[in-house]
Order: sequence, then C-alpha cells, then structure tokens
Amino acid sequence: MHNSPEEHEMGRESKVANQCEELFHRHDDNPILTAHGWPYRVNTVFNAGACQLGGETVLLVRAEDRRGHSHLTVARSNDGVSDWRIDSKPSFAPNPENYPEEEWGVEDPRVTWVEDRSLWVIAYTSFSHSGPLVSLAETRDFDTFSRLGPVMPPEDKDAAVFPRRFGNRYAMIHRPVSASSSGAHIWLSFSPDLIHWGEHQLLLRTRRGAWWDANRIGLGPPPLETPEGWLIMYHGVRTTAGGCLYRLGLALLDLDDPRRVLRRSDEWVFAPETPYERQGDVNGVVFPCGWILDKHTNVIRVYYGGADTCLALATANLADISGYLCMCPVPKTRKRAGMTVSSED
Ligand code: BMA
Repeated sequence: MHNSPEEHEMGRESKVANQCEELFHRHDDNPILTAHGWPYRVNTVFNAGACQLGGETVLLVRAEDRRGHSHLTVARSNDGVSDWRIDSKPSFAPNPENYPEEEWGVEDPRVTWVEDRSLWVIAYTSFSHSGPLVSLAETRDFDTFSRLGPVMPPEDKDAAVFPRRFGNRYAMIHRPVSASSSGAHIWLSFSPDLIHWGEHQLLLRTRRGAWWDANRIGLGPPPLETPEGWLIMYHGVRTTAGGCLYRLGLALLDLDDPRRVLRRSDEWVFAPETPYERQGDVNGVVFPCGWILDKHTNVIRVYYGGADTCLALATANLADISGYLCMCPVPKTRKRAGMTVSSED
C-alpha cells in the first residue's frame, strides 16, 4: 500500500529545513512510470510536464522510441502516483511535414496554465537539423493540441512560459547557447502575443570552476507563484571525468519584475542518489519538467526524469522551501551591456 503524495508529506512537520534536513522526499513507489508496462513499445519514458486538471493529475511524458526520436504521451491518474491511464499511442507526435524543426523529435515539455488565454501552454524542445530549439503549443484538454510553432532559433531549450502577463507582455524563461560563450545560462524574454519574443535578458548565469552548476544551467518546471516570489527550480550540470552530473538548485524572482533575482541557493537541493537516478541511458541525471502545488496542503509534487530512463516523484513542503530560500544569498548584481544581471562565480 502506498500513501498519497499529501499523506506522504503531511506526516512531516512543516518547519523550516535546517541544513541537515532534505527538502525533497522521494516517493516510496519510485520510479512511478517506466517503459515496462507502457501500452506500446518505447525505449524509455522520462522528463514529463505536469498539471492538475479537474480531479486528475495529467502528465505529458517524453517517450523515446527505438529510433532515438522522442514524442509526448499523456498519462492520467487520480492520485498522481498510481493507476496511470496512458494514451495508447503518441498524444503529441512530431509533425516534420508541417513543422520541419521537429524532424528528430519533440522533447521535455513544460506545461503552464495561462490565465488570460484560459489554456495550457506547452513549451517543448523541437530537435531540428540545426539543433534543439523552443516551440510552443496550446491545449485545453490534453486530447487535442494546436501548435504556435517555433519561437526561438537553435540552440535553445529548457523553456517555460509564466502563468500571467507583466503589464501587457507574456514572459518566458529559456536557455540559449552560443558557441562563443563559456557556459550556457538562463535567459528571460517578453512577448505581446506568445509568438514574437524580444527584450531578451540574462537572468541566471552558470557559476564557474568547481561549482555544481559550473557548466550549464537550465530551467526545470515552470515558474511557480508563491507569496515570496516566483519559485524557480533549475538543473545545474557539472562536467566530470565520469560524465555529466545533473543536480537541482532553487532561486526566487520578484513577483512583479521577474528580471530581479531575489535569492539563489548556493547548494544543490536534489541530486542523483538512487539506482534509478544513477544508472540508465544517461547516468547521473535528475531532470524535472513539471510540478504541482496542492494549495490546501502546501505540498509540491515534483515529477522528474531519472537517468533519462524513468519517471519519478519527489515531494516537498512549500513552507520549508520558502524558509530555506530566505536563508539563501541575495545574488550580487552588475551592469553589463545596459542590463542588470546577477553575477555569480
Ligand atoms: C539535457 C536534455 C534532457 C536530458 C538531459 C540529460 O540536455 O536533453 O532531455 O534529460 O540532457 O541527458
């Protein structure tokens, strides 16, 4: 017998985490979804977008076929842990005839309820011949989808749209990569219509040297609105002699002006530890694309890919996370090319 995510978490006292206490707790039933038992043949299932729709948890799961190309498939569950009802075929398959940038698949969806459109907006990676890029699509029900098309040129990925506009502009976090830059950093852009994006600015830089987030960083799940600010979870990649290590950190952005970084954790808060995170098609990876906050219990469910092979669940109490972030440093800022950016090293 397993506990619901809420029961699992509510057994713990809601208190500010001290330095020895882990913020995130793996579910006993992990991994919750694998290729084994998928309704059709796939190599792996991992990195899923997540949302609560009516009484159901809906996951938009990245599935990789045995050509190495990915598509997205919907899985629904009443408790968000078990008894998944999985679409019998790809729910959102690449469409390279009409969207050539999807030639080598669609990957890593982030799902945001955008209030003023009353729609779910999905930011996903299209794997084009020129490299990965950011595409957007919309849905009301996860049965039918309509594409807005590619919105950022390659190389760019790890994108999510904010749930609401700032003034009259939508905002999106993403991770462009340029050949001349050392490291891959997180950027923020704005748009009047979700199609045309501009006012690009650097939001979070990779750190350098020995830091856990020294080589590449990228957004995890979409920004989550909390009383203290927009909660950001991001992955940091450290290149080691044994391969890349993907670990997770937290940041907090100003509610009214998301260009302002209020806090950033120095330490990672979640890292590959269990066999299903340490061993798989890509060893040593935890990669969340979706989370769901239960506003009654204040419990956050984080859905993350383990080692690019399975899907797992961890829970945390929002009050613990907020308390932890309050103790994190306020990033130093500096002016660069007319922009105020956080400065980390
Ligand atoms: C990133 C993305 C993810 C993947 C991770 C680890 O660049 O492509 O989809 O989970 O690498 O391989």
